[in-house]
Amino acid sequence: MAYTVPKLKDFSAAALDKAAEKLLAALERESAEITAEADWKTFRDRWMARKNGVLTQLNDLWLKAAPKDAKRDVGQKVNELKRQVEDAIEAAQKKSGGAPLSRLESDRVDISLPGIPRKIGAEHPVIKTMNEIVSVFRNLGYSVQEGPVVETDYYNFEALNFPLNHPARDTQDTLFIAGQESKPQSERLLLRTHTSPVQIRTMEKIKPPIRIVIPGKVHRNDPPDASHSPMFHQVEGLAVDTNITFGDLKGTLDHAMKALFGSSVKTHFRPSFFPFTEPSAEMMVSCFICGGSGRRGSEGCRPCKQTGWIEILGCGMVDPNVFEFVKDNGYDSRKVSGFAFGMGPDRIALLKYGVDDLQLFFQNDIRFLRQFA
Ligand code: 2NL
Repeated sequence: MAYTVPKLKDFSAAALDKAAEKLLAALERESAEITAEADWKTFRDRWMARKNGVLTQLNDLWLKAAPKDAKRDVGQKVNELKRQVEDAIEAAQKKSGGAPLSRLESDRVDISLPGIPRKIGAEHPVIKTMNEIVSVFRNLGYSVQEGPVVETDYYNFEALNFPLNHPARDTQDTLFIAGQESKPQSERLLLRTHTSPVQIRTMEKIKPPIRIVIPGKVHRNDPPDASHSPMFHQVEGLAVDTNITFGDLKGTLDHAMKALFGSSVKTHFRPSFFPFTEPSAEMMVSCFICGGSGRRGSEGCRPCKQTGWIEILGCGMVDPNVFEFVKDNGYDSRKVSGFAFGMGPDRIALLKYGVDDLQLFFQNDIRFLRQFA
């Protein structure tokens, strides 16, 4: 007796399974009877024909007739049966030796339907700030360099004149890659704590004169809070040539701050210390929130803590001990000199956009990020 798709009254999972079982038994019975190619064609048409084929009837009598709350389950079942029928027809076709079954018909898509619009993303506020900083220096003729985030002790510390016992090398501050104990100290791997290793790598590759900026991710062993994150960003710069002076450093950075924060900002340098520069300085810019007054109306200005100045970067003249590591590529400290600087785009973005919690930048909450698009 030839199988016909029954109308369903009961759309429960159990009733559905039972009806599906009957259909599959019929499918198996009919496909077993196929010997010649002509049999297969009849079989195919009976199950697959658009008009009154078994699959079409399944759609009409089961899926379309299903009550709303059963539609999902019935739909899944019908799709599963559809696949099984297609597989059985393909297998039967192989057995009967006919032409390959085209799936084009069943896989047909209507290309006249409207597409699914994809939302276009936007630059993350930190990356946007980083790109703005980089572009100021590109306009001055600096080129952009990048390098690995997993570094060796040599490039991250040794070649930057950090003594062996420097506290930054402590696991309290630096994130080390595990299982490096058998290697000599200078080859041990760590997550770079600044982008300076790229400056050393670049000086190994390119002879002076050079002007480079290095944007990138860095890591430190800091617990996250409103102003710290184990992952953050840095933009560093380096200029090496004959006769580079501290005056060049001041002029370049003063210009860069005016380009970034507006032509009315002032800069101020005060002495500091870094292992890789001598002399070293911290640069302050006059507060671009309160205009340097330290006050906002009747209240004190919070970003500059009422001082009228914001500490924005560290800088200095490259220490001759650093050049010593790359002297074979033309960095002879008796012939060339250079200045270098480093700043944190995360902190600059906080100030620029008036955000009070660094963690907001790294939680990827689309409602927060959307505001910067
Ligand atoms: C800061 C300070 C700084 C440098 C980075 C540098 C690199 C080489 C040689 C000399 Cl290869 N100096 N980089 C110099 C001074 C300061 O960063 O506070 N960054 C957020």
